[in-house]
Amino acid sequence: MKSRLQVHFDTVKICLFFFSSLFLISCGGGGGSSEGTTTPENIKPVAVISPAGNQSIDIGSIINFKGDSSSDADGNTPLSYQWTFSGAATSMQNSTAENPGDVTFSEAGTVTVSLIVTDSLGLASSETTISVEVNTTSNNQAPTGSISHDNGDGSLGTTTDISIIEGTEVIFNSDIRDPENDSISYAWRFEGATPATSTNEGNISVIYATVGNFTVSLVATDANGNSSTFPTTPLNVAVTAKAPTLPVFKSLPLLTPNIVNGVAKYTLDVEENVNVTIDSPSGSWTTPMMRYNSLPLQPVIAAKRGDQIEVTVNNKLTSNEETTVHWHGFKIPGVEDGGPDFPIAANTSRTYSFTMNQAAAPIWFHPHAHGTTATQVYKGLAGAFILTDDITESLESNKQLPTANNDVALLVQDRQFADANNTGIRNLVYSNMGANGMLGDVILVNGVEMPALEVSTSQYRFRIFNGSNARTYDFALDTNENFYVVSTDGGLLDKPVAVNNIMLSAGERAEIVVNFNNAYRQSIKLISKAFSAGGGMGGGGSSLANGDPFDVMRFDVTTQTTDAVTLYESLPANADINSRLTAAMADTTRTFVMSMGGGGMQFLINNKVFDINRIDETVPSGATEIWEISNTSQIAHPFHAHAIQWQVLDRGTTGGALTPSSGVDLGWKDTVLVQPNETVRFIGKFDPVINSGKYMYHCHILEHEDNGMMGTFEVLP
Ligand SMILES: [Cu+2]
Repeated sequence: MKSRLQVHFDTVKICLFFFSSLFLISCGGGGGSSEGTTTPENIKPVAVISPAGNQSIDIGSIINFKGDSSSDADGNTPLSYQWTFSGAATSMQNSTAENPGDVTFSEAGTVTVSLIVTDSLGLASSETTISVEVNTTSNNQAPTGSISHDNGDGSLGTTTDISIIEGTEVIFNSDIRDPENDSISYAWRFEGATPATSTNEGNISVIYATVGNFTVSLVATDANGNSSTFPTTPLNVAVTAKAPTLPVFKSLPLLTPNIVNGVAKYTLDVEENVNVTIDSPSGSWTTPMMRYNSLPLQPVIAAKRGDQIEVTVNNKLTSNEETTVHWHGFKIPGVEDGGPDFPIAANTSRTYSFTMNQAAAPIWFHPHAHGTTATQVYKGLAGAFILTDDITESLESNKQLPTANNDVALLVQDRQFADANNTGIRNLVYSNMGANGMLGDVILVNGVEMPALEVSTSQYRFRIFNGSNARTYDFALDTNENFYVVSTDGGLLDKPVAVNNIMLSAGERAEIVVNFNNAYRQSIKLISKAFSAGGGMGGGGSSLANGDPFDVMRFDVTTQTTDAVTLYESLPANADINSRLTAAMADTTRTFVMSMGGGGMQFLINNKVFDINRIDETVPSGATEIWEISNTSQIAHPFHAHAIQWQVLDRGTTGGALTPSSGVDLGWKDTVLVQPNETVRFIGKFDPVINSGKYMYHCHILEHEDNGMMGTFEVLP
């Protein structure tokens, strides 16, 4: 009703306005008369509503309304105002104030706000209206966004499931917003973690101390009670058990030479009853052992190709045993080779003197006196000899081979210990009663049973020395992931070979490169896989037979680093290994047949037991020879020849076609495992300058060697 009245009233005013305008126009256009000061000022005011325009608000909202006292163009003030609020209920129905002020909209629906302004002359404005939509349910949009987490490995995940070990801290964050900009409350639920809940928006540190599979969820609720759950499908957290604490890995001690006139001089005191601490996962104990220089571990000698070496060996064994130091894998004269033909009696000394003239290699040294080699090595006499050359140094400095802290020697030996007694001493147990040689049930890596080595997310070069008396290992990672073999016994392979296992028999070595780049916070084990050892002639009294599987050590990837190493792809052409010997180059082929008799306790090469007074083979100086080794026994034998490094030509079933070498078999070898009924041919060139005198070839199962599976060859001048 009211609006109809106003419409009518407006109509009248519009007529007046028209009339006034016409009057002004006619007056203004009426010749010389000036603009009359008596002309009625009759411009209607304009109704101005603030806020302007239609509004959409939540129920209960307040709007502050204002008018405009300057809305009359010809200034006929004071103005009078007529506000009306019609429709849905409000706190005000009408007002005559210029600024009615706060109006509360307490009912859903539409409210029409209108204003008419009248000036002092009684001229009224047109009616201005706005509508206000009052909504009960306009704010029904739930928060949106995502959550993220950082479990310390740099993997910021939103929907990525979390896989961690127990004890890991995870930082949770959220990025949530409300479409209507309402305030948000947070309700996190960290199942299986501490704290289990949080009302914080983010940067929440949560510790997962319990093994299991859990979920994470965040319910974000806005001020109007609208909520969302993040992520939509719950985030899973798999917490696995922390690897058990293991004894700390020990590095082999590096001997420091005394350099005299360019000669690196070393002294090795051969001692026994040295109390050695053996760490194991079940505790530590003391074992009296033989040691060089009373060191807690077997030492390392480092040298470079071309170096002159002098090693004085003092036999201080109180048991009156002879000893020698054999330089296993070295190309040196027979008289310096440390074979059983030059024993060092107790309380006497011998100085070995030689110049290194061969490719960089993981070579080693150990006693080789006849009849006591096995027990002296077993009791703890051995050492690693790390030979470098220009090629390896160049590869290392060009970051094509891991070096420094990422270059680790692993001397792997199995031992058997007597039960603990009250004194904390566990003596070594040795028995030479089985056909397989001495097999221990405790696997030591650098003198520690199952050590853990902390590594970084980078590539490591492990120089593995099988210094065991009799055991063969089939080394692999428990992840079954590939690694590279870069070196065999006598030097680097021309090309790294990717494998997921490498078998090393007693006396053999290999350098492998393992990449931990993707294993941050993981623990990876070096294991020995199960394999068929043949035979069936009984073990050496050990509960761990040759071929049984076991763990060797563990790598704990505890630090993140940027790995700068890109492994070399091939060696320079001048590398020794790239001078490949072919069968056509051979001056002669010698055959060696390893066999066993006497119920498995007789060990023969070419049907002979070792005789120190017999020369079995005579090699002309500088000859290139193929040695063809066969094994007619029921167990595998590692055949080792002194004097030089060899290249395997081919291998296969004895009497059948032989397969040319490939892969790891292309490397320099001084010890080759020959399986039952297998024939292996290797070829070598004796150095006309260096090689002369008597050398040994033998099975490197030391019990077999001591029991006669050995022969002497003499390189004639
Ligand atoms: Cu053997």
